[in-house]
Amino acid sequence: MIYNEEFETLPREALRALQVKRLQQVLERVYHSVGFYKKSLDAAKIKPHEIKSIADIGKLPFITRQDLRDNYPFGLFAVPMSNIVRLHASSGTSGRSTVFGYTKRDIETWSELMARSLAAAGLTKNDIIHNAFGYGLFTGGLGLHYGAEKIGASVIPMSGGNSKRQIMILQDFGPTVICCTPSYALHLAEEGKALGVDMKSLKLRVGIFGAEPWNKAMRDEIEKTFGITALDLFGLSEVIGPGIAMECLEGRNGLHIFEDHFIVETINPKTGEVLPEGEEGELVFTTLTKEAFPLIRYRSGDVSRLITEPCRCGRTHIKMERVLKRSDDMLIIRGVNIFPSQIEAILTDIEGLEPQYQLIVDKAGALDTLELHVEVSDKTFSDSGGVKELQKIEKRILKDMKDYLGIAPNVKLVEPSTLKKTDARIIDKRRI
Ligand code: DLL
Repeated sequence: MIYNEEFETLPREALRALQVKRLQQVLERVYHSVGFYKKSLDAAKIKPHEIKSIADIGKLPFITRQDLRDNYPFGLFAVPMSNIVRLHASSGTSGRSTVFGYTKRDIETWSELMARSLAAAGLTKNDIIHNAFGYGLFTGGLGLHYGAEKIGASVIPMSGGNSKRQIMILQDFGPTVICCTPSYALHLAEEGKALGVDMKSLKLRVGIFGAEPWNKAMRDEIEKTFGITALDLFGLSEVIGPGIAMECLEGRNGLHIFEDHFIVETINPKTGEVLPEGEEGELVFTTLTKEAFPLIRYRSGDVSRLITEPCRCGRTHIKMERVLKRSDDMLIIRGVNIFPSQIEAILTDIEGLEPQYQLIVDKAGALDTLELHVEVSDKTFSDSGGVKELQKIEKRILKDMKDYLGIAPNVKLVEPSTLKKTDARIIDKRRI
């Protein structure tokens, strides 16, 4: 089902023309309202009016996560705060998060994109949607929520956690759709099994999953365990949140990118060179219609391939393959984005530690587990008040990780010189 027939099936030539027009408008706007863009375009010796075609976009400089960090918190907003109606945030590359603002119209745009995504999964106002994406600063919960309301479905704003209660509501309220991270779906299935609940006996028929990488094997397992059709939803908070791209029921081989609102490019992450459509590379997004937080050539760090073959659903928008890789060292642990540099920032603030650490990511059942090995300094080790002092340091690490990053690793202090400089700092044993 196509939510916005006019725009989602626009012939490609007309779509390109619309993109160019919108690109020129957004460039003019950011050049005059956001100091960062004026500076970066001036430095690249480009004026907005010189961008006359989609190919010209390659002349524009990229914007990176580091730029977002340098302009923390509101330096990249293109409208005054009085026009902002919502703020979301996600983890930045070190201690501070990155903040995103939305105007009223941005919320409407985002709701429409989510409505399109839900319609692509075949949802209508007759569906009851169990939304187990987290509500709060994370864009998953509210993003899905507004889209669900827009199509007129009944939404259960469940948020994450509290699995036993989730299962009770799945049984009692009879939702027809579940939305969450794929690993949380599998975790719910494990909990259900322990409680003697057959997930296939629920009324669920469709699942919409995203916010972390998942592969075909996970999809097969979810579909088999729940007896549902599982579809992939993609997005990142910087660009808008969920609703940048969505798999359609008819195609199921790649996710349509809503190209009337975004331009997507793939680049070689090492050289920045734009790759021909169809080659694997880092996805770069430009927002065409966002008011509060427009992004021009944002390097997402996500690696994928664009699929240009027409889809039998009738949408003319290009597709991307599911995202399985990153071009940087970002990890997604239980749906939370983590950069090793954030962990480093936390550890360097704690006295008595060496900067050496190792992060071991694995799975216990469906859920991610995290072990953090940190070296104590010679001094701490030799003259600390014994085990008590070491326990205190361990507790502090755990508390800071929880407070700043929202994750609770299993912390282990190790003796000085145990971890070699050459040891990998991250060991990801999850197989995705
Ligand atoms: O994860 C937004 C979202 C919410 C998407 C709900 C889908 C559903 P962030 O927290 O900013 O936003 O994390 C964005 O998560 O750059 C990808 O690396 C990863 N990611 C998101 N969706 C998928 C997906 C939300 N379907 C980062 N497959 C992105 C693989 C995904 N990775």
